[in-house]
Amino acid sequence: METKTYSVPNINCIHCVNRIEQALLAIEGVDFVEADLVSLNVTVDFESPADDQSIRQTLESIGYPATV
Ligand SMILES: [Cu+2]
Repeated sequence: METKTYSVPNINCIHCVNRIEQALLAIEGVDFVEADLVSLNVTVDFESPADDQSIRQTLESIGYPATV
């Protein structure tokens, strides 16, 4: 299990938080997602077959690209 935190500046309301959490939890291997409306950070616990690339691609595909 790996944990990564992504900086996602496009988060601006609870709707964004829910959208991000649902999209990332739909990736096989993602076990926990927490998107924070204040820090604009998204923390993800994941294991194979999920990886950093699939998480970043999913964030980008729903309009919330990670800058870090
Ligand atoms: Cu929003």
